[in-house]
Formats: sequence, C-alpha cells, structure tokens
Amino acid sequence: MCIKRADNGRLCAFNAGMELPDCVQLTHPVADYPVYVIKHPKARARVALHGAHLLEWTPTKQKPVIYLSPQAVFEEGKAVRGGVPVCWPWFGPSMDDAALPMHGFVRNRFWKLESAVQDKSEVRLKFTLKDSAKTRKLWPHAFELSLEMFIGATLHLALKMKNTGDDTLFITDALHTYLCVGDVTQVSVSGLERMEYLDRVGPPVVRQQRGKVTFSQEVDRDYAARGSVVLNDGSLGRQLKIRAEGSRSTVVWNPWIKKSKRLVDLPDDAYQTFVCIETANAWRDEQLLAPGAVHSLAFTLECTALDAAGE
Ligand code: TA6
Repeated sequence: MCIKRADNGRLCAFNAGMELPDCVQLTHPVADYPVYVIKHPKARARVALHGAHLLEWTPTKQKPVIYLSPQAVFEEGKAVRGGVPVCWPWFGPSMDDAALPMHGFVRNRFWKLESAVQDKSEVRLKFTLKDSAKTRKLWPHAFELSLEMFIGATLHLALKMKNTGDDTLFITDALHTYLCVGDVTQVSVSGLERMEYLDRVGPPVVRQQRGKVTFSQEVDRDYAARGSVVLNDGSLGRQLKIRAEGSRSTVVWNPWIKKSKRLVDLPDDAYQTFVCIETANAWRDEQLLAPGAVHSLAFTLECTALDAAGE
C-alpha cells in the first residue's frame, strides 16, 4: 500500500513484504535473511532486517564510509562484524550474567520494517522491536525500540527507547559504528583532547587524553565525551565528523593485530582499514529510564575533504 505525498516522497506503510520505494530493493544474501539495498542519487547503502543493522553507507562520489568485514556472518542470532551494530540494553558484558550475549541482545534478532520514505535528498527507514517472551527470558523487562535511518549525502541514525514496563530500567548502550579508513597509522581523532577515559586494554584504568587519538596498538577506550568527534584520514584525504545526541560517552576501538587475528569474522589485517567511533552511554554513563520514559541516542555522520585545519 503506497500513499503519494505532496513532496513527491512516497510513504509506503508496511505490512510484511509489501512494496518498497523505487530506490529500495529487498534481497536475501542468504535464505531468510532480508537485506535492503538502497541505490539513491545521494548514496548507496545496505541494511539488514536482522538487528536493524546498517551494513554499509557510501555517499555518492565517495569511497565507502561504513566498514563491513568481508568475513561477516549473516546468520540469525549472530552479530554482524561491521556496519552499525545496536548495542542495547547493555554495552559490553552483562553486569547481571556473564553468560548473556556481549553488547545486549537486540543486534542478534530480527526487527520489523515499519516504513520507508524516499525523496530527492534521502531515504528514511524506520525499524521497530519490542519485548517478547524470548527477550524477557534474557532480560525480564518490557520495552519498545525504534531505529530511524536517514540515508543521503549524510547519515543520521536515531535509536529511540521507551520503558513500557513498571520498573525503572538501567541501560548502557551504543551505536557501535565501524568507519572505513585508508591506513590506520595515518589516522587521528580530534575532539577528545583532555577528556578522561576508561582504558579497557589490560586491567581497566582511568587516564586523560593527551592530544589527538592516534593508533599504533590496540585501542579500546570509553571517553566521558559528548558532542562532535572528527576522524582525520590522511591516507584517504578526508574527514569523518560524528555529531552525537543523547550520548555522554564516546567509545574508540581498534583491535590491532592480535585481536584481528583472533576474531574469525575479521581478516587478519583488517585492523589497518577501520576504526570504531561509537555513540554511547557506557562506563559511568548508565542511564535510568523510568516507567513510561523515552530516550533517544543518535548520531549524524558526514564525510568531507580533509582541510588544512583538519590535519
Ligand atoms: O568497541 C568496544 C568493544 O567492546 C571492544 O571491546 C570489542 O569487544 C568490540 O566492542 C567488539 O565487540 P563484539 O561483541 O562485536 O565482538
């Protein structure tokens, strides 16, 4: 069912398997694993229904910006390596039960595509997920999530969470964004100078950032930072600016050599070609969500040429 709108956008209200706008095509890279392919004048992208997982985003005339491992596994219950995994309702290991999946459970299950709108500047997709008997076995709480994606010359993702139960929820979360880089040794990240961070490489310890973040070993840090962060890529001659909303932590991760070799869904040399900059509420930034309360965690990502100021 499609409703024509005055702005030439086409709102296609979705029931299962209904028609999609012209620039969105449903594919199945493996059986029963829907992936939406977006070919819009402003950008190309791929989004898996599993985890409402943005897999790739390439603005027109740019090299790919969102990194996807060539060894990523498309299987129900398995988190995809790369893209933008949604880590919710906990970031990292569960504080209640170490046997529970890392980074929560919503990235490991199929969501529902609620709507898709296409206009001359972007494609807007909305996915939803709410609690079920299965999720309540993992985490005994009621919730509603929506993830909205605005895919065009820039990328905007907004995760909206609602507490639909009677207990206060304690949430840590992240939009765990994998960013393509040309050569990690020619990358610096600015916007975190002088910020305190939890260094998770080795025994966790709190440190203070001196200068820009650079990469010559494994980096796994939760910065007490909100606002914008800029990745300067000397090799590709571009800047990736990430502007966060509803986030009080920024996680920066690069697995370096040993961890790249250990992760089977990642090529051994992959550490050279991506950096994760994650829009989060982690470390000391656990959020309390009262019954009926709503919170939104979002980022806007744009890719521009590296200017002298960005060096
Ligand atoms: O990005 C921070 C981090 O917690 C790292 O410690 C590393 O484990 C990464 O997430 C990937 O986690 P995953 O469960 O997707 O392998």
